[in-house]
Amino acid sequence: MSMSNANFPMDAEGRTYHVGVKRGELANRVLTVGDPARAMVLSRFLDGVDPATPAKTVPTNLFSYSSHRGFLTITGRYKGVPVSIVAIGMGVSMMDFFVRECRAIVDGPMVMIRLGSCGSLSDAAVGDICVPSSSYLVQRNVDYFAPGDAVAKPYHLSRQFEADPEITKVLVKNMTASLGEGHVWSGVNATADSFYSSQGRQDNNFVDKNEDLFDELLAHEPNTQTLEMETFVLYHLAKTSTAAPLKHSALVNIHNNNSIRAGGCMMVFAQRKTNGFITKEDVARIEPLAGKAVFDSLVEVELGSESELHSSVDS
Ligand code: R1P
Ligand code: URA
Repeated sequence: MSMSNANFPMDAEGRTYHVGVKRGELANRVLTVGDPARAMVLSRFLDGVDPATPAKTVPTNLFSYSSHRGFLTITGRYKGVPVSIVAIGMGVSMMDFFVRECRAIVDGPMVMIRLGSCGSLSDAAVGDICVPSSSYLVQRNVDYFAPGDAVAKPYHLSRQFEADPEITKVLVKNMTASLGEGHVWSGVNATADSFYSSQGRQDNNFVDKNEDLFDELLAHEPNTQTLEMETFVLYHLAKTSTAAPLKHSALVNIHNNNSIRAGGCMMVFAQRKTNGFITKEDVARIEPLAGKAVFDSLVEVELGSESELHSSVDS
């Protein structure tokens, strides 16, 4: 595969370097997940898919592309509206590749919603769904562990970035319709740069200094409910996305003029207060219920028109 343009590499066909998508292959409305198997399960909801399609395969009537870096893109329609599903793997870098490379090859406004899994720090139980209205980042402060005088704290907790409020509202409504009252929670998410140290897991093989991390998270934001590994980057990049790529210098307030609207929801796989973990059977039951609610939300929210975005930049 040969690439050109070291600043934003693309191959001769116009495929991006990591996600591997090119113009025309991705819808403006995207559901993103971590696990490719989850993407395949959810692709069963797309129009025209044969219900007898074997598990862990992509329905043959849908467009799909598996990149050499592990991203899986599936594009079709839901209730007649073009949508894509992109499985990205895990971690903040993968979310960064996904948002930037998908934004680069799609024209006009985009809506991106993540359906992930998480640990719960609140009373949200295994199998419940959380729809965080904002997220902050938890980063291991490597300087703290360096030789010499200790600096500040072992973990850095960022300020919060918000999800699109309309998407959050629509997600809560559709998740409640799908899963039932009492199983859908609102709150704040913390995205961590490790499944282990910066999520407060104890590991005697390493010095992690994270025994008090949960207390610190709750002091930072009393409404902290979930811990996972990507959502902050999605919310942050949506809020810093620009409406008119060629006119950066004209932007006055990036937070009022974004080309990406983002939302997120997550299934509780780990209950960190009681130490419970979800069963395979419960994942198989909840994933489709949550997935359908995300598709319903993805097609319900307004995309907004490109001309609206551009005119607000120009004025
Ligand atoms: C860790 O097990 C992974 O699960 C969560 C975390 O964010 C991390 O990616 O989400 P996904 O189930 O979407 O991968
Ligand atoms: N994903 C995470 O990142 N953390 C958990 O505890 C469970 C799922």
